Amino acid sequence: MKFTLQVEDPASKARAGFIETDHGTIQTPIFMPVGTAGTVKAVHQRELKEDIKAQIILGNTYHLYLRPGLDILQKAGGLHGFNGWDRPILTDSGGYQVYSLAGTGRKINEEGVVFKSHIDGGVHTFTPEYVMDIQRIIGADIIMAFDECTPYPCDYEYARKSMEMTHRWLGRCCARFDSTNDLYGHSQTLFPIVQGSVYKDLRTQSAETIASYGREGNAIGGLSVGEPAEIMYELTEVVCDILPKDKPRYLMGVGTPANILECIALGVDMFDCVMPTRNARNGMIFTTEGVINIRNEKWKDDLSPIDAGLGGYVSSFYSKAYLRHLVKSDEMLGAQIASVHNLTFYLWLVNSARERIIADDFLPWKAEIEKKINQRL
Ligand code: PRF
Repeated sequence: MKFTLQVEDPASKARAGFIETDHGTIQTPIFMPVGTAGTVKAVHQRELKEDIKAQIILGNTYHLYLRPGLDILQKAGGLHGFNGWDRPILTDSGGYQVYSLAGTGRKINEEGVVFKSHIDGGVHTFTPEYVMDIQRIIGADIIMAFDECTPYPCDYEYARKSMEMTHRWLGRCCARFDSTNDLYGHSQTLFPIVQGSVYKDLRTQSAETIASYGREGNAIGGLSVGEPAEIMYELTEVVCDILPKDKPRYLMGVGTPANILECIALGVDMFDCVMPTRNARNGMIFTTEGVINIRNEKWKDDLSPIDAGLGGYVSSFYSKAYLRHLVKSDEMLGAQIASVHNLTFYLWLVNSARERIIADDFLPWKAEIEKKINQRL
């Protein structure tokens, strides 16, 4: 993997660059659609490529390990071979899924995590080493270190101890990753994850530790877990100011369109979030004019395109009234159209930000676009 920083915005900390992988180039800032179980829910790979213009998608170690399982993935030549997506893939390590399993009897200790499958209740153990081995088999281009994502709120002592364990786990992840090889002929790279909850001194310490490993890219975890957005921005800035400039920075699980624009301005290069697809399935539609609840009576007879300003296929072909009818009737096509549309919007947002950074008018554009996209229509 190789990251090239092309432009740094002189008026903010925003950057434009590109990441080269064996499965192609990713232009940053980028949004990565979430494909937890090897599928971006309700979206074909062809739509992902041709309509949404996704450049990289996410997969999840926890889900793929449980189902379909490692034997099938290995036999298929990894996730690329299994789902037919031939562009870059990033897999999350399971650190966040383990956090989400709180209350189901999962146990975290120095060795790793013992948890129960959400599918059949079977007991499994993830260690940093095993999570590296699994991600070798899944074969993603970018794989994530095994971490503990602390909840919000989190007391200082827990956050400190957890962060220190995440750092020790990183040492074990790197040792295992560096002593094993890729399985399918394309190279893989490992990104470490900054933790430290909402505490500036811990975040500083974690960012310095993570940077000292000198990996090819770095991630920021443990944010967007319920804390106010202002706190998330403050800590993102603290961390971005420490992480090296010449490596991509990935803010995990963020966020709303407004969050993304704000964090691009703070120097983040990569984002992922379930919001565009999950909210699409509930009828929340992001448009260049504002946010729509398509279930609302207001759209009943609105035969105008979902979002003519966006330029994507579904967004100009289908009307608001038709999409409302589909979603209200629980038709599968409603979820499909809404998901493709929302992802097209997210990719349009980051691509536009990139263009504006390069054109040297990012902040004025951001101020202008924020007024529109944050409105409820
Ligand atoms: N760790 C991992 N994945 C994540 C997070 C984290 O902290 C988050 C937090 N927003 C999202 N996804 N491994």
